[in-house]
Amino acid sequence: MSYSISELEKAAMEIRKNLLKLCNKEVIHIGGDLSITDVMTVLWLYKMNYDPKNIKDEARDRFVLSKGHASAVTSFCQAALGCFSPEDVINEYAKDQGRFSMHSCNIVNPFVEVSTGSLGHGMPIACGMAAGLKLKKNRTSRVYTVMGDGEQSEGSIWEAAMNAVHCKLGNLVAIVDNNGLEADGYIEDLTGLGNIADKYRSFGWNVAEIDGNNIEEIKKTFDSLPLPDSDVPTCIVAHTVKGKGVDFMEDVQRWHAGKITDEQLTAAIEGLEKAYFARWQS
Ligand SMILES: Cc1ncc(C[n+]2csc(CCOP(=O)(O)OP(=O)(O)O)c2C)c(N)n1
Repeated sequence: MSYSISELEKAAMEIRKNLLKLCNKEVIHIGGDLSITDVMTVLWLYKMNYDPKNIKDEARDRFVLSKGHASAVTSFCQAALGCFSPEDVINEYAKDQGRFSMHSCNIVNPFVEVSTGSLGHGMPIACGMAAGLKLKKNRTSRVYTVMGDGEQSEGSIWEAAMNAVHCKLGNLVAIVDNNGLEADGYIEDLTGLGNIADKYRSFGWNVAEIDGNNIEEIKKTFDSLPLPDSDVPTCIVAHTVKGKGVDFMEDVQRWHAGKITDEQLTAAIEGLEKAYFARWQS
């Protein structure tokens, strides 16, 4: 669909508001949901070829949430696309055998391509899916996967990164949510990664480094992806802020996961609306 930048920013704000409403009811991985909200909004609402009414269409783009704990932001993006309503997500979240929970599960939710949650698995699965599409001579679909930067500590990520180049998976787009924090602290204090972009480049990937909280830049990056029938996989290193958009959560380890009070909810929503309206309704 065609969206203006202000419409996409508004959609991202609404998704953040829904995340906060859910976070007022349940413990969710709010920090890493908020950091990747802008990328996910542009991906789901603007970029991906995905029709909620035809979810088995062979021509669809595939999405694999490798950082599976960001299930809430994925569900709210899918809700914005019309797969279900945001209220469904909020009311059904964490219900026994329900569609929505801390990790995405394709047994209960048909809009989830692959169940994830254990870090390091989504990226290799995405590689396998991209290789499968090539074998089936599907030249138009892409496979998108979103990983965390903490998740890069899993060795399986780098096995997949080598394999993607070897198998010439130009239909694979791997996005790293480079917010600098994982559950236990700053990445560089735990298992330092150095320069993620250089690492992927050295493996032979096409790499874009962007401000992952800038909707215009994200849109431009998606617009200039190599064609899916090309030979080199693309890694987008999205520099983001964990907890983005909520002042008391930004870059604070404590908000990797948690629940907020009614007062925090009100303040956070006010902050989001103030920032959006200051930008677009002056
Ligand atoms: C194999 C595995 N080990 C540990 C965990 C627990 N865990 C959940 S989220 C997380 C931190 C992930 O950090 P990062 O990938 O940077 O995610 P983000 O900060 O974007 O939320 C950890 C260790 C897990 N889900 N899977």
